[in-house]
Amino acid sequence: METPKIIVPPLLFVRDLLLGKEVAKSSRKLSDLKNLFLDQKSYEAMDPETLLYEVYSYIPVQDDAANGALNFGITHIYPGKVGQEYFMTKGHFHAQDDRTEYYWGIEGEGVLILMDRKRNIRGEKMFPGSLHYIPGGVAHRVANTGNKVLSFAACWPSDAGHDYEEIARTGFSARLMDVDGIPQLI
Ligand code: S6P
Ligand code: ZN
Repeated sequence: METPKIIVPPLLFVRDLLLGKEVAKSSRKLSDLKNLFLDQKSYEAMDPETLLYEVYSYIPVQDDAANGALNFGITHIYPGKVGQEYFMTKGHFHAQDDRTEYYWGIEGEGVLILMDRKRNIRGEKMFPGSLHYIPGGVAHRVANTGNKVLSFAACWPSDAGHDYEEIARTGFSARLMDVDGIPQLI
């Protein structure tokens, strides 16, 4: 038998950074969220190249059907608004409807918007240390309500899949808007 080794893991999670050779990065610009914000006039007046958010993810098993595997990711949402609506993620249901997910806040402040299949909607405040369980069949979107970057981590089953279509078609049943300086779901 070989001498057992102790290694430095290939993945580091330091403050709001996910580091490692196998970490993939994706970005979403304003142009990627066409028709998702309410105020079309304000949307058109903004630079379509405006960066809304970045996702750093670690997908250990590259197989969408990988039963039992877990993915991990960190999302950074930049501060800003389109009209009175806060910068937010696209939001999605999981393609496999019963798949769940954890989100937790690392830096900054925001709101996790949760909507079930009957379109009942609610929000959970996100802040450093907030922990959020997202049940199956519940669409999830995060909005940054602060004036600095909102960073949160996520852990989800590798076979969950993402259904963005439904949200693109029917949207969430409420939007997170700045109403006289107070974030409200309306
Ligand atoms: C994946 C997980 C997150 C989001 C990310 C961006 O299941 O929920 O990593 O992908 O926060 O949000 P969205 O809605 O654009 O995928
Ligand atoms: Zn998800």
